[in-house]
Amino acid sequence: MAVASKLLENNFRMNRLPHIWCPGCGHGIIMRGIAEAIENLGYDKQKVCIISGIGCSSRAPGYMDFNTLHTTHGRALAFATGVKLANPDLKVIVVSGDGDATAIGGNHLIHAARRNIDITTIVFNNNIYGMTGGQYSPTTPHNDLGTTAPYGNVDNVFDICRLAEGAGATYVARGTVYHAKQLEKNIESALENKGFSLVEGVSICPTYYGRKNRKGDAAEMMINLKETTLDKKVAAKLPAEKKEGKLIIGEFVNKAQPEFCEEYHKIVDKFTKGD
Ligand SMILES: Cc1ncc(C[n+]2csc(CCOP(=O)(O)OP(=O)(O)O)c2C)c(N)n1
Ligand code: SF4
Repeated sequence: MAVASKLLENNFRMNRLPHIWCPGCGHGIIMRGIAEAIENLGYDKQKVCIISGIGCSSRAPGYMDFNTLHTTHGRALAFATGVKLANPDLKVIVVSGDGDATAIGGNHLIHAARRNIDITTIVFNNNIYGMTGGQYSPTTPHNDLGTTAPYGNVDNVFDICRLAEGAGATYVARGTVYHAKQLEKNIESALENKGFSLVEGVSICPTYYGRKNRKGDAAEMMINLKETTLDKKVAAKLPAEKKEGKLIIGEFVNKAQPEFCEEYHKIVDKFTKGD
């Protein structure tokens, strides 16, 4: 693990700090995990490109000292697809909120996964639209409150990992900001996968989701994450009743399959080089 100040100096735009996330927000922990993973893997920072849409989560590329793009809400994966196809040597990372990735950007997500394009998407899932004031999102639990669900959310939730897996992602994992070290390892594995990778980082938004749903302060929300999650390997050994209501964390998919840019460039080469 890198010493914090070195990690900051090597990976962050110091003139943009301190960040403006609310006290107790979980998003900084995921951002740190991304920086740690890049550092551990020893990537050349000139070859890393971090792309976001809009949202609290999407502030991360503003703070991170890499090639970065802050794009339009829900469209980060469309921009990232263009970047990756134009320069397949780049390590392309998308940071996205649950709303950004699965509501307005849901269509881009399923097709990026289906294509198995070599992009790593980190979804900061705080179960709410944080930046715009706590509207419910596709991951707000059924019956929970949001600004746009003042009497309880009647929608059912998306399981982001199952959605990505079903659409064809070749690496899928879920971690939480409480289990920060494990989340960092998942991000590392995702970055090393050649193909579409998604890591769901379950985050906390004490300001909106927590306050509206009486989840307590940031520390209580962190303890709640500890108590309501189960590691996949531990869960495998438990009877069904002990798993009820628990969120399973860990690695769900890690498989090799042809990658979109390579397949695409094979066709380009066939007609331009006559191979
Ligand atoms: C086309 C468009 N629609 C809506 C918005 C308003 N908007 C900005 S951020 C956001 C939601 C962000 O929520 P989420 O993606 O879950 O990220 P968080 O802020 O919770 O990290 C919305 C609706 C926008 N900027 N552009
Ligand atoms: S509104 Fe929520 S997600 Fe946004 S910075 Fe504040 S705590 Fe974090």
